[in-house]
Amino acid sequence: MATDPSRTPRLDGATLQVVSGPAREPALAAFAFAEAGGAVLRVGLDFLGGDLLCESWLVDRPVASGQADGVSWRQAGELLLLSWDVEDDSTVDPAELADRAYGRLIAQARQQGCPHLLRAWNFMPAINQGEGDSERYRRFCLGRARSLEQAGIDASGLCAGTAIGGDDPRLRVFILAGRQPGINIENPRQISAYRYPRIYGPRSPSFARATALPQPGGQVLLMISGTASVVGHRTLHEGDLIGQLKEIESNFHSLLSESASRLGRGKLVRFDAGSLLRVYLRCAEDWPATRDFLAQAWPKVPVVALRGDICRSDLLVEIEAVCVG
Ligand code: 3EB
Repeated sequence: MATDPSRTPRLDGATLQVVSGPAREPALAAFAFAEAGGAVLRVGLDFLGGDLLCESWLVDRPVASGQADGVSWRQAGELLLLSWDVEDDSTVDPAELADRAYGRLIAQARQQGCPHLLRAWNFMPAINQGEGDSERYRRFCLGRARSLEQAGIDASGLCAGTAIGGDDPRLRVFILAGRQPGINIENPRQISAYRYPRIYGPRSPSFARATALPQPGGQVLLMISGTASVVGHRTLHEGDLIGQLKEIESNFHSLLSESASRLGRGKLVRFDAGSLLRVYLRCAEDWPATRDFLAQAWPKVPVVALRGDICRSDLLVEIEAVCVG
């Protein structure tokens, strides 16, 4: 849905700032990747390296928090961060788990006056287990799509997303939601994931390539989905780490220039020292080569690398990003 940011004033809009560094208050969320400590969120993936040890989503006002029916929430003004964390020994159908998780999360978001999805992260075990349409990721996509459909959320109501597999036996879903909708941006080099053809599963992945959040001061926070070596709808450079990284770089350039022009924010065309990168690598031993590539491509940008399975078994690496412009 094309929305002019200048025409979507956020009445009680908390400023949201995503920074590298130890959890500070007031924070809507603090994802700790390496060390323990404090009230932090965990993604359940092993830390491989990088200088982004903790990613804090800071707000400029007090944060209320609570729990309801398995959902933990933190709210500041018109922004809400929801977490769902449940045991998943990978014997239960992920379609059922996803349906249940999203049903509860959406209900909670609505109940707290923040019905619009702005960013979603999904972490689950054994994501590539199962053949064809029985693959756990495809089952997850089915349940997620059904739940969203049930809630009346169509393509325009999706948000930037990440879905990654790990070794930790839990399904963890984190959702940032708001009272006002974000602005979704698609990548001209890629078919929208929610329009992927049937060959990738019974229901397409429910996410937007990026979601922009206009800030009260006029800046825009751009949250970029997990991005992989996918052009059109196809995986490119199977088995070739550097090939996949170069394709991700091209996908970022394309998405950033699209975002800059759609939002009228020229500064968004490239990552800078205020950006953050999260890298998910299927093989821990690919980290040194990945680190060297990133140091060349984006020398100033803080990065964390985590050991995670990408949702297509032919992908070795996926990178998500946050930037401001
Ligand atoms: C892709 O481009 C890679 O299912 O929520 C990236 C980000 C991917 C989010 C999701 C999947 C998801 O299709 C996979």
